[in-house]
Amino acid sequence: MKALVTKSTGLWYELFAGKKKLTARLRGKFKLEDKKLTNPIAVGDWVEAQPNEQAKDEWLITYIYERENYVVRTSPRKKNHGHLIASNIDAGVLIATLKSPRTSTGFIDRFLITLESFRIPGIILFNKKDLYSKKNLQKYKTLEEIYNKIGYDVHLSQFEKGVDSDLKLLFENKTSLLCSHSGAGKSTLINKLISNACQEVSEISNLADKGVHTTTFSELFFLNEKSAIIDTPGIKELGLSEIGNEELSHYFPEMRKFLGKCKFHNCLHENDPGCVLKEGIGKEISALRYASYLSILRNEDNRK
Ligand SMILES: Nc1nc2c(ncn2[C@@H]2O[C@H](COP(=O)(O)OP(=O)(O)OP(=O)(O)O)[C@@H](O)[C@H]2O)c(=O)[nH]1
Ligand SMILES: [Mg+2]
Ligand SMILES: [Zn+2]
Repeated sequence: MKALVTKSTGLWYELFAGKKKLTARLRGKFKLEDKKLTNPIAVGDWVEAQPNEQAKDEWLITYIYERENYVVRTSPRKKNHGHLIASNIDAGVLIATLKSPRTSTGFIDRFLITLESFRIPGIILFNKKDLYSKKNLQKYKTLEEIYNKIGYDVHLSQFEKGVDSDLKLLFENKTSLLCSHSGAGKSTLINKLISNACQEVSEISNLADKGVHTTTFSELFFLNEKSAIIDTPGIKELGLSEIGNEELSHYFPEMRKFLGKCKFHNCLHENDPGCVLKEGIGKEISALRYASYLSILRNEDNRK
């Protein structure tokens, strides 16, 4: 039977098939495939499942259908391995916060880059606007302009108070993935959108001004028959997997028009002679985004 993976704990999975929820495990041999991933299956995957003859009320996943797209990051635990965040999504929604906790533009850009490899539309919601100072609000305006200009949808929000109708519309008729640092408000948003979701929510730590990693498993929730939203555990850093230096600029939409115009075809747009792309800095390419580009190219701290 074909089923959708709606929850993944690594040990067992929750599947959704024909309006029924099933508990499933992977058939052992699957674990050996795709050695470069720490998790062979992610929420959003379509799989084939059959009843487990050996265990009552348990199903076995026997096949994974080809993914339309997926979001992956480097595994925090295993070097050179990727960790799937979710598959088959229509939009990637970053919950950013200028305060409590602070989300850096480097983190935002890394997330957008992972989406660009499949051209998945990106949305940035700056949450906790009630905590923003005048200076924070000015920063928001600057960022809104930068990201809007290059094709990303940007909004200011306060999930604790509720979700207004404009914001609700963003989630209609698609499967959206929520991503952020811990404590930015992903589960709060889910609870506001879906009254019976009951996702656990915790206050962030006062001392560290960081979240306490409340959500530990990814889970997909249906808003209605055509709309779903995926809650995920907060992440500290977003290491880019599968993207080489020479192709990095392809994942910056504002850089694409310069590609192929530099003197050298393998120009990294850093200190290379005859670089045409660098002429666009401060014009089509914001200095902030170019700084992110360099930081990723030079493999600097993923948390920046
Ligand atoms: N001031 C303020 N606090 C908010 C807002 N939205 C959420 N919070 C609070 O932020 C804290 C963390 O929210 P969660 O929803 O648990 O965050 P999360 O992103 O799910 O965190 P993890 O599950 O750890 O990844 C909670 O105390 C929420 O009440 C907001 O708009 N304003
Ligand atoms: Mg959560
Ligand atoms: Zn160049």
